[in-house]
Amino acid sequence: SMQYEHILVETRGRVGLVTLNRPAALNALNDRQMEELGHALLAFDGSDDVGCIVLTGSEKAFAAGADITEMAGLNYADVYKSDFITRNWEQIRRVRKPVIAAVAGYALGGGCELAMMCDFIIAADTARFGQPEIKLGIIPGAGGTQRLPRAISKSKAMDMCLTARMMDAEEAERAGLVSRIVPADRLLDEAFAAAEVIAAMSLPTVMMIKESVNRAYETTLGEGLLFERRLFHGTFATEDQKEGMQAFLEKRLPSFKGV
Ligand code: CO8
Repeated sequence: SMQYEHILVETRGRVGLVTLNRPAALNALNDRQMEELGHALLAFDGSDDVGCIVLTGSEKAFAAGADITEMAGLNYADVYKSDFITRNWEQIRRVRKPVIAAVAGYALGGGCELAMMCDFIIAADTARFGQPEIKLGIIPGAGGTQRLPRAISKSKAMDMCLTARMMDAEEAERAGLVSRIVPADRLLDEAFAAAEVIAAMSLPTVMMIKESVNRAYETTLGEGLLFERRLFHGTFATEDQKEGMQAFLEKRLPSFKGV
């Protein structure tokens, strides 16, 4: 186990919650914090008691980017040799259970990229997204030029990355970056409600859906459809498929066991 300095971790029912907790720096993400985040997410991923994960920040900032103080003094050899700082940032890609980003306030630079690494984003009406790296003389380094165009189109992604302007929650929803907008004071409740719905489903089925949707971004349509079909067939090997269909026929709620 690991002592966390910059994140808070708790579980409510079958939902795991990670809160980014460096409010004084608007959750500017440092290496240590990302190491903690990866550790906490993978611990939830490995726990039988957790079916879905929520990642959030503070009221004012989900995260205002990577920590500029930590980056300012680095040179090319430093960042190249350490592969700055993907080692810790990429832990989240290993998580096989769904991770919902609950975003209020600023999600900028690495903060926007971190939100996009999650499976979907629920935004408070106060959320503001942006890739302002260009103003610092750098480019996005954790997926901003790759996930953003896939999420909101080339034109909008170019606009965001080249002008460094911020997008409010309304524009982000219209563009497809976020799945829904909720009032700021309801953000965590709504994120938990969504997570609880997911956590009550069959866990292997939930994980297969995540894996299959993510496959769509890595492959051709034909290969993706084949991948989906094989997983679909696989669901018929689970007891949860029997239970889900039987419950429907008996007009009752299913009780999934994750097997
Ligand atoms: N890094 C370090 N400190 C920060 C950051 C940051 N990204 N953002 C805010 N802070 C600090 C401020 O320095 C300030 O500290 P202090 O009180 O000690 O002066 C404190 O947080 C509060 O911030 P402000 O006083 O600036 O608050 P405002 O409400 O006036 O402004 C803003 C809020 C607009 C969000 C402003 O803080 C801002 O512009 N922040 C920087 C945003 C930014 O440029 N983000 C991109 C960073 S670069 C990046 O993320 C690259 C990611 C690459 C990932 C690679 C992984 C492999």
